[in-house]
Amino acid sequence: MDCIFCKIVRGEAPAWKVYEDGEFIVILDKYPASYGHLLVVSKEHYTNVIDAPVEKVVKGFEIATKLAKAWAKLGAPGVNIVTNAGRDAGQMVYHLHIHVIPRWGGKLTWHGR
Ligand code: DGP
Repeated sequence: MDCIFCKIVRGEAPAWKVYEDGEFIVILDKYPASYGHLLVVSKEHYTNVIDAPVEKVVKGFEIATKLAKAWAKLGAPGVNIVTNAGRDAGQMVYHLHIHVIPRWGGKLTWHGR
């Protein structure tokens, strides 16, 4: 499959991986909206949260929440947990992923948005 996140999951494209389990990897976003912007990426290919089974989405958000707590412990005064589904919602990579965006003050400069 030509999907960039599938390639990263298979180790065929580079990424900074910070966590891995049987179902998900966590990588640094290539175009970060803030310092430490992370992506929780499903190992299995689903288009987005609309396409994926609820249990898969819940597991992804569980990981995202743990990452948000970790950022808070490290001093981030705010964190966004976001997932985009569909073009009108700003989805650019059609492979299930959840953004964890630590906020350090100021506005977001989110690539392409
Ligand atoms: P979304 O709009 O929710 O589909 O966000 C896709 C995110 O993926 C966007 O913040 C940029 C990031 N991204 C795109 N291509 C790559 C890549 O090749 N590697 C990594 N690490 N991130 C990517």
